[in-house]
Amino acid sequence: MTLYGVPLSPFVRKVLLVANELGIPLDTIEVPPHSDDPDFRRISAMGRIPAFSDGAFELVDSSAISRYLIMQAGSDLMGGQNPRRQAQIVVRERFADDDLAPALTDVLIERVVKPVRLGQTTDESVVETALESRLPPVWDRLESLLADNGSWLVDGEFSYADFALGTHLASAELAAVMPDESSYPNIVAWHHRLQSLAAYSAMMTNTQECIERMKKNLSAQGPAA
Ligand SMILES: N[C@@H](CCC(=O)N[C@@H](CS)C(=O)NCC(=O)O)C(=O)O
Repeated sequence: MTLYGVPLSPFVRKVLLVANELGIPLDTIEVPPHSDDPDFRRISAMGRIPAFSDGAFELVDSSAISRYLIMQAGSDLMGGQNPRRQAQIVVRERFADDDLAPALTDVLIERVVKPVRLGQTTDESVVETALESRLPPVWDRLESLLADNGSWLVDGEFSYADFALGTHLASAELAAVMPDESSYPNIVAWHHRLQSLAAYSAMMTNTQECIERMKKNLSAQGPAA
């Protein structure tokens, strides 16, 4: 099975988390969004990452790819046969991708993508605005979800929902904008639980290695024009 994309993307990291958890080895082809790699563009017509293939079966979208891997493995990470649990996992993933991801986009671009991939300087005023206005409402929502559910996001039991949101928390970790413990104790405790998972730490190692390769490529190219 092959995964196309770079782990700077939270959506690529989501698939890595699932594959790591299930022990599924993936060949990874590191392409940025809109790469003109022909195999990637055949799968991802709009140029979005991640893209994925399992032989002749090709897919885009992190949710679809994750579902495919989980069902193929016969895992109940997606809620198994429990309709309520499955539905709650869908709702958590919608919150992750529709609310949490957009609130973190600016900080991820400013603090990670610009310096690491584009060789550009971070605009801290953009980060400041996100910290003041965009992030508090989503941190508030996540904090209350965890307060209501316990250790993990659906009824206190670990599921795919923890990866679907955890991949975006990893963006906050990479951009050094983690919520503070005095205001958000449940988020910080959940983050520590995620960090103790082998699947999460392998994903972060993979991401840091990719960041180091990108930095080396940039310095080999010399200063940005
Ligand atoms: N719903 C998609 C979103 C994927 C996505 O937006 N990926 C970004 C990178 S983080 C991308 O490729 N952006 C380029 C674009 O939207 O044109 C998924 O879950 O895979």
